[in-house]
Amino acid sequence: MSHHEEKKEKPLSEVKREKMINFRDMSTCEATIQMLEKVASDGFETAFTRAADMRPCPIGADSACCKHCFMGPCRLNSKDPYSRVGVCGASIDTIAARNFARMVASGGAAHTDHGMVMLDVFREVVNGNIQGYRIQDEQKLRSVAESIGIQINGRSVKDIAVDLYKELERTYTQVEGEIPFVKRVPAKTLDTWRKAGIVPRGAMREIMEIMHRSHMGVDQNFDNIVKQCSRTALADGWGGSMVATEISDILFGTPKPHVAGVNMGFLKENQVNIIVHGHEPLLFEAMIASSNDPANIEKARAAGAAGINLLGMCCSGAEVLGRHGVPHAGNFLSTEPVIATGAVDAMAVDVQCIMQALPKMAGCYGTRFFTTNPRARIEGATHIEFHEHSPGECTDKIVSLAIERFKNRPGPVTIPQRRDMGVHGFSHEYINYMLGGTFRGSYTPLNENIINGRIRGVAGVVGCTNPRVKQDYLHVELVKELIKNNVLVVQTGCSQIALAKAGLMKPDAAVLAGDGLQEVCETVGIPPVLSLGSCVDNSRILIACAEMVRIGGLGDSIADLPVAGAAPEYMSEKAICIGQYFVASGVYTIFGVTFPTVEGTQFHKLLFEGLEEQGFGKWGFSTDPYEMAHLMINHIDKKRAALGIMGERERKLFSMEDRRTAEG
Ligand code: NFS
Ligand code: SF4
Repeated sequence: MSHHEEKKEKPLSEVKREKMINFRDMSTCEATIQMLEKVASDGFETAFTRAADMRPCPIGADSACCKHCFMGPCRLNSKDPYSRVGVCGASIDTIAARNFARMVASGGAAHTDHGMVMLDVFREVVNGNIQGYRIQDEQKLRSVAESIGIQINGRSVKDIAVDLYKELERTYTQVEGEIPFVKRVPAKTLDTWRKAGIVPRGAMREIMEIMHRSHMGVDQNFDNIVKQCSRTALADGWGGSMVATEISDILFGTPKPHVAGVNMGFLKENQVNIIVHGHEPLLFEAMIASSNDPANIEKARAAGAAGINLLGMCCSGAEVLGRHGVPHAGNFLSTEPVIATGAVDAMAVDVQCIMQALPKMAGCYGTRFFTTNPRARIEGATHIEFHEHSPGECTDKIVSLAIERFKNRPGPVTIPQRRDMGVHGFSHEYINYMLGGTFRGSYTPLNENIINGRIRGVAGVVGCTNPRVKQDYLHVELVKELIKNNVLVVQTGCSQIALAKAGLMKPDAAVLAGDGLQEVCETVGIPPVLSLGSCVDNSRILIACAEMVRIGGLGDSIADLPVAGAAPEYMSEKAICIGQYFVASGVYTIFGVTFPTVEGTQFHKLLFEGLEEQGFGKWGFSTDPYEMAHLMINHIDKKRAALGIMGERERKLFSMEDRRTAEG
């Protein structure tokens, strides 16, 4: 451990500051604010203070620079973007499109590599080479297999499973032809993709090609680059991410709604607290087993603890919150602050969204910090490698080191007493069931309620938190405004944790919804905001969209649906890839914070207008949650009008809004 680094840490008092930071301006999460104040008074820094001390580079924010070769790096002028080109002659459109392509490649690679790991484990489980996991949801196995044309009648689980992994492997490795889950795409949407030549082959091939095309001197036509962005992103959404979700459900169970808790108050002073943070469910599932192992619990008791208390963070946490009801300590920006409680005996991470600052912060408060994945090692962390073939080995070791730390806790603990209960664990399957009932599981009631106007439309609000904007604030205000206007909200990732902390995942939050949505929520007994899981589980939203089209009455393609998406506080390249696959699938998708383009350039116009004209969705941008909500609502109304399902009252409101904004 890196206790010694404690002394090297530069105290805040030495950092030259114009004025002290008011953490209330940077977050609306009370537990996080309390811990940020503690960290500051202890003299340490966090992402919040580092963001305040370092302005984002304005040229980079506009994506107006290129470092793809060493004749550069080249900087264009974002105030006058066509006044200059790079040394090679690359225009602002080429430069921004290439940068964007690399973001899509990286984000898509993260999800597809995660999905491929899940498939590897599934194959080894099916072939009997891994004992630590097993197929827990045979019904899901059959329905996934059937959805891609695998015979299921009269066949054994093993035979179906063998065919399934062989078929799904094509999602990643196939050189030619369409990926398997394309079979789930509505015909008209797929037709649009085929005409544009963007139906994905294997993700490996698409990512390789996008890296090739964005190399110096290859693809220098922004329009053509954007096509490959869509193709690669679709290989994530309908490929890698969807495989990750479906295989996780098969191995660990499809989520069903249950009451579960979120926030730092779920840390327990008298127990050994272990946090798992990251993305792949394998480490977490093994940690659940280790922390429930009577032998380990006995060890904890012998050390004077009342038990072992396991919590999640970020997407790993969101996934097991939905699947098993394991409490969730907080979203991305709370990963540093939670350590300041002093109550975290161990934090174990795998891949993605793990700040390099964490081991240092852990050193400051005596928390044991463990990396476990060979892909993601961090200086200053203790590495205990996780092997799928013997999952318990790694997690048992971490548990015993956590117990040791509990015994020797270096100081008093401060746990913010905040606990927020809500309903988590909705899935496409459960939405089907809850709306239609056991015998006629169906989306028909959802479509009917959209057609009759009780529900105006559906919005996906997802994504990260980012210290450049006030943590949780945009997520919460945006979602409140949407449900007030009868838009049903579905959520994943760090965003849903923000809303869970704000109490919006309780069924009685329906009182905050407009009359129509409120009535539906009360009849069905659901909150107005549905928690679907991690970021790879955005694939559940794609499947829900496809199902809404299939049921009928709301158009022939995803682009016809009265739906919209948003990631108001995004920070990761994965979010860019997710945005692009939603746009390519037909969904209007709005991002906040900043958008890596120069407004008014041809590339910007293509993303924000042109793609919609070609039959796809389009991008939007706003930093104001109310404006963002109304851009989404106007879009939903535009789609309702096109479908001929605008009620009298709505029509009036719509034409007013229509006059007010160009968006219409
Ligand atoms: Ni999504 Fe998950 Fe959170 Fe953002 Fe990171 S944890 S994959 S990227 S920060 S929502
Ligand atoms: Fe400059 Fe062109 Fe090289 Fe980019 S590829 S760094 S624009 S010379």
